[in-house]
Amino acid sequence: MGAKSYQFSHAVCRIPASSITDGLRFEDTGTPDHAVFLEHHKAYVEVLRSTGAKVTVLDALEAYPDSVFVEDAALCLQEGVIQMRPGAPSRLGEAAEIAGELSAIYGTIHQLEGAGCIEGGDILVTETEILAGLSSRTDSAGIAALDKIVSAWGYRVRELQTPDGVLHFKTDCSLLDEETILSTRRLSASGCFKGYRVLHVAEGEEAAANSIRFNDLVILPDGFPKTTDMLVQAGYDVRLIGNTEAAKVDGGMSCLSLRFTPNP
Ligand code: CIR
Repeated sequence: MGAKSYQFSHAVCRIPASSITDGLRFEDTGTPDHAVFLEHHKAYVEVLRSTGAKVTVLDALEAYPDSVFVEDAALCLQEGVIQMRPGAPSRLGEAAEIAGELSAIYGTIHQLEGAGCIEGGDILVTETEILAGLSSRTDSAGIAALDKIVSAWGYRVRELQTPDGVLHFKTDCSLLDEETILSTRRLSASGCFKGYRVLHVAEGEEAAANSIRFNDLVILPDGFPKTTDMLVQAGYDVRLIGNTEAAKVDGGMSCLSLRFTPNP
């Protein structure tokens, strides 16, 4: 395996529950259409699989409307998996639900000490460090508890600020390769990516910032032509996935999977 921050042997996803219609959202832009979401999700899983990764698709959890957004429930690193503690009370149970699946893969799952909150959507793992954004879902105590576990594995954690009105840190950025971050201007303006090469999403296409590098592919939500062109011109192998329904509940490409290489 090459770069551990984007070369992965595994992914875990979860089928969207029909209760996604009750999913959390900042503002009401319409109710997600479950059938359309299922189609988008299927296409997403197929693209992950096309890279050769083993992709496990878990059953829908109707009791948890946002459970399709598995990324928030755990942080998967090569050295181990850590159960997150979501700051959204309605999402707390999801972390416990997925813990069983992940500990079966990893052999064990690490628990955060204390009472802090942290969601996977606020954590960007790069080749050299872990960036963790404070947000309405993630607090300093949660980041400190994460730091305690991963520092023993040699990771440096940097606490940053998610812009006001933005759900998660990674709502506004993604990793493209060892040295490159795709970001909105409102996030990178804080200087938090100093030392990285930063490519900006086009103005008005802020929602394209929640993308993923997965093996050789960059997976981008459909509907952002300027950002797509920019990434193709920059040499990335881009795949587009419909995201209209997830977007109605503030979800994007990163939220829909946990990506990892356990015990390489
Ligand atoms: C929530 O508000 O928690 C969900 N409706 C969306 C979660 C998106 N997850 C992510 O960005 N990692």
